[in-house]
Amino acid sequence: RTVALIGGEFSGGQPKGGVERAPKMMRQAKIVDQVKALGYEVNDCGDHAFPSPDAANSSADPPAGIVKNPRTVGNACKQIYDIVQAAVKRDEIVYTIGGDHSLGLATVGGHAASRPNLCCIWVDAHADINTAETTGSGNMHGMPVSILLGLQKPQDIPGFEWFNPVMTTADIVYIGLRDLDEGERSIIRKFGMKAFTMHHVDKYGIGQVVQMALDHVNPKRDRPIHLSFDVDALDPAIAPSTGTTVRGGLTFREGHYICEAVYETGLLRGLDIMEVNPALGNDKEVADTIAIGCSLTRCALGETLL
Ligand code: DIR
Ligand code: MN
Ligand code: MN
Ligand code: MN
Repeated sequence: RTVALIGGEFSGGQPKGGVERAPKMMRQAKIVDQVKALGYEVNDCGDHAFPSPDAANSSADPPAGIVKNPRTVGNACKQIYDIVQAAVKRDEIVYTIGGDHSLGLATVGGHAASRPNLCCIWVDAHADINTAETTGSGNMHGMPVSILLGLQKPQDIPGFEWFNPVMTTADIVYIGLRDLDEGERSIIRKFGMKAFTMHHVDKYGIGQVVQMALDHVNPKRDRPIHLSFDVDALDPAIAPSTGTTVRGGLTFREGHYICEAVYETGLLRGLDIMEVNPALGNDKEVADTIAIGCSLTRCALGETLL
């Protein structure tokens, strides 16, 4: 099989610089060779940089309500969306290294646009399902899921008019949540969305949680899967270099187990490793977080299973 590698050098969905450098750092850590060593062809689609919102004239992209950099984020998402969609049409496994998680709209959305019946597992400390109404921060990395599912109308956010939602609240499942805004909670409840928080991971164990997650979005194990992994789902003790750490996260093994179990289904067709920020933390913390981005990737592609 062929893996299409896409670097999303983008930080405009949140305020902390540095997250745009993760694709290059993962390459320096030899992620391409690691994927090849697992027997995949790599179609390297390159790293894609975007004008940083601070550098751009802010009058060119004024906030929409309190939503920050909407056109900048929308433009980056459109470009990545097209690249992802083209890779999916070639039937490649789309593997995106972020960049902040606002690009999840582009990776999952671009994938779903050309892969009928796609489902998504969103691994994150956060639900990223704020709308323009509910967001408290105005940071778009907290909003991709709501636009992806059409809960936030794309036409109502400047820069997102091009986006066409094709997935529904039943096509996505969360694992790892522990930091939700009040508005996000009510959206999840209102639509009866399936969400496994850290409480569920404690209660049932990660094995049961992944099985229940798959039973929900993929009961017959016949739907292609997109795994969108925000490294802040992991405990900050093991993945400290990320912009919005929350204590009490997934252990090293729990994070890798999710990737292995998805690989084991034989249905993984898209993978995102998002929010690694090499500008945060000391050298060891940065190296550990980059290394975990690489090892999660390898597990999702089959390294650790017999
Ligand atoms: C918060 C934090 N819910 C927000 N979200 C984060 O800004 O909307 N997402 N950190 O990754
Ligand atoms: Mn996220
Ligand atoms: Mn995030
Ligand atoms: Mn997060």
